[in-house]
Amino acid sequence: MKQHQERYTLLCEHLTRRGIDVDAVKAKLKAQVIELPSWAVGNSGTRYGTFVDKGAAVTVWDRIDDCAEIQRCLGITPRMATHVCWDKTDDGNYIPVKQYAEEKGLQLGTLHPNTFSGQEFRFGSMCSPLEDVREQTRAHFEDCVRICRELDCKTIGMWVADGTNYPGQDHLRERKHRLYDGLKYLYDAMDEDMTLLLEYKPFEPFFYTTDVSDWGISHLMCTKLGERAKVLVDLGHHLPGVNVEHIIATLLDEGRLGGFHFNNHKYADDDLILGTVNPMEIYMIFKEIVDAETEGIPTAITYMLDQSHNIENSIEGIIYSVMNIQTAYAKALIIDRHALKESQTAHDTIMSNKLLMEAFETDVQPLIEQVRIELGLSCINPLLNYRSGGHQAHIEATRGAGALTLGGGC
Ligand code: PSV
Ligand code: MN
Repeated sequence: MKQHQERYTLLCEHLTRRGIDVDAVKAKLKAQVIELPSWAVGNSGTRYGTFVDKGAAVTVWDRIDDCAEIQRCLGITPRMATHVCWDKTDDGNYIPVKQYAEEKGLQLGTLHPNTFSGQEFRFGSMCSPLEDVREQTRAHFEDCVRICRELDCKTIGMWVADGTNYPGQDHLRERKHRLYDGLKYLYDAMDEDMTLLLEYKPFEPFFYTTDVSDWGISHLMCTKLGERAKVLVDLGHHLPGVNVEHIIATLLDEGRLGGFHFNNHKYADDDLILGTVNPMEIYMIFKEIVDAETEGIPTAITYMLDQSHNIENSIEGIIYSVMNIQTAYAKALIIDRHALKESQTAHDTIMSNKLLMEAFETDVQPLIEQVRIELGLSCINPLLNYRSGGHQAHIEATRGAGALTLGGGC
């Protein structure tokens, strides 16, 4: 603890010298909320197989327990995002799920419909050429809105997995009209205080065309739908080389950035731990968000993780990801924006970049540790907190091994 105090005092002195209001930065870090993906605490994997972790969550109740444990270690993850297909209850009643989450100190976050797991979706869901499939999709949307009401959830995260595999397979403009009709049905079914987040992805499960393949199509649909529709950016849903922070800046400026699915990728939708492969990207994304907030641009962003922990322990992978988010956000908050503005105005390219890198290279851990102390956490290191807390031993002793979570139909 003494070591922490010394490091924290030194960092405060350094930041204050650079004109940074440390209390304001701490307040931002304390107010940050990251939604936990229920589906990531269980065993997931790749299409080639799943390595089974002893004690991994199987039921929605297990997932709530695991997310509550993650929140105990981190203090900024009080909400669990759900996926209707994977979090379903035996009787379709979700009020007990909400009650159990509340008992554990959690709220339910963004609800994700599932229009990709069933056999009926071979040719897509709302974009399918088959009217009966589109009808089933609409019925699913109505059910999702009902579940949202039962869970007291105000956000729907829609990933449209539809697309085609071959040139000539379907009429592309007709698919665009079906897409809009399907989304409009969902949007209109939602309550006035609910927000629709529309996620895009360039390919997979279809490989020739994807109906919502990029932020442009998502943005177009959201604009046509109305104010309560916003773009959801999953970091893994970009082709290599795409500049995601530029997309973020554009969406922020248009008032259409609704939320994130955080993860890290090298090639495609790799779903790796955030901040491992490319820490600079997440830093630059937060830089854009902090810039917008500082400049008075209204933001209402839902932050979620969407990852698949294949070889690492899922709970530890999630905790580590959130720690990396905090690091990136803290660094973005301590950029000397005044000096940066001056060097940009002077067209001093080198100094402008250097100023960005100075914040990126600053060790912000003492600041984040201080935030954890002030949040009342029992340990300043969330990973050590988890490893010494006994939850892993408990779930290994009490849950059966081998049951898989994802895949299959609803
Ligand atoms: C699709 O790859 C996706 O990113 C969507 O958000 C799904 O809901 C999620 O992954 C499933 O993990
Ligand atoms: Mn996603």
